[in-house]
Amino acid sequence: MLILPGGIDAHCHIEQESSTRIMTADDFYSGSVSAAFGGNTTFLPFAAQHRGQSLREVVETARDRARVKSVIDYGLHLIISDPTEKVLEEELPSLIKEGYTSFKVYMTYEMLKINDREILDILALARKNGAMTMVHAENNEVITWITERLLTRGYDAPKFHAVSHTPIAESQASRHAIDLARLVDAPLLIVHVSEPEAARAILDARNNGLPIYGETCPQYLFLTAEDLDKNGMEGAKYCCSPPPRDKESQEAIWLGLKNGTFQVFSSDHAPYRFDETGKLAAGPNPTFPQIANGVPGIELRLPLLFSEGVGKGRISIHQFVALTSTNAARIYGLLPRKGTIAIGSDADIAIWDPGKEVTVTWDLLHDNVGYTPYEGRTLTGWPVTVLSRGRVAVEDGELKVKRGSGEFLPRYLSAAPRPRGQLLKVEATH
Ligand code: DUC
Ligand code: ZN
Ligand code: ZN
Repeated sequence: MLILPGGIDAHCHIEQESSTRIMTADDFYSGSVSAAFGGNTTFLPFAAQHRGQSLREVVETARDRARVKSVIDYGLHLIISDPTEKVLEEELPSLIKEGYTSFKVYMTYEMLKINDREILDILALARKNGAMTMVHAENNEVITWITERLLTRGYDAPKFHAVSHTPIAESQASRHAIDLARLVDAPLLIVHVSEPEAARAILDARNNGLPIYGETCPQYLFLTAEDLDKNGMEGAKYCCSPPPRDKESQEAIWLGLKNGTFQVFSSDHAPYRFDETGKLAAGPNPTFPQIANGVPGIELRLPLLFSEGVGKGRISIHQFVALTSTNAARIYGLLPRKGTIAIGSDADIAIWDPGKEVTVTWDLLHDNVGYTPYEGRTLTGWPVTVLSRGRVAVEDGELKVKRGSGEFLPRYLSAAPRPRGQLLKVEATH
């Protein structure tokens, strides 16, 4: 057996309404149970502000939901879609002091995106107060321009989601976001990177000593745009943003996990059922822009990376632990309590059977989604026992902890100037 720090899923959407007000299939109970069975002891879902909402109220709602349901410890990132004066001058600074030290901003999605001035305001505020800005980097104008042209020609099937969310929209927006962060010397983490040019931009920025961080997710290693072209509406299950790309992109993302481009490997679990509550909310035959974006992955994130990364010799076990736990703890202000096995740290431990073979079927999982994009894959290596703060949380395929027994984790980051130019130069090679 391998005794590893419990996983930290640093990006997941749990009991969250999308911008089109579709509720995720997992609440804080099913989401946290599924996370625990997948070897995680901490997760960081979002408290999402929709326009017109008070950030404070959004946080209280998420806290109330999590408090009575989560079986593992949790922090909350914020999503900021309406950075009013009140948000910037009152709500955010006080929430940062209370331990909500990371927030995601969007450059796309009509109802979530904010403009450059607003992004700069948030980056500058994060720098001053000790917080991390995360960015969903895709160029909205490019995506909507392509989408309109596709729809007027009748190309509305799920596979065209991947065409409209072109890699160029992602790489252009990633470079642009890095420049905005450079301008105000603020740290920035680019989430769910799917393609080589955005990865290269992150690596270049890091090699130049900038505090730029990168995250990627299982869907960019194990799925491709061809999955969106499955029979009928089946492809809707794979519609997420950015979309899965191609084999070459998968290789570039693997390389980025190896060479230090990416610090964090998260699930971006965004669970929508394949019915009228989720993917088919707009009817049985939605056009691609009407399909709720997101794929599930909270329970399989670690087994997928362990089996195909560590097991196939692509990354070391040390890289696995750093990418799935320790780095997220460091970047998001959870270290040394979480992300490591050490005296004084919480006893958050996953015991892995590295030889255990599991053929994935959705029935084995504990989420509420009804399908998994990874159905039928045989994985080697499984987290068989999970301890959370010393309590046995999962053992012999059974949950041993109670609903609501997870604790809220306030997180604190230093606002002090960072040392510059001390990063090791890493060359991307193929
Ligand atoms: N894209 C996002 O930005 N968030 C949730 C899921 C997705 O596909
Ligand atoms: Zn996103
Ligand atoms: Zn997301």
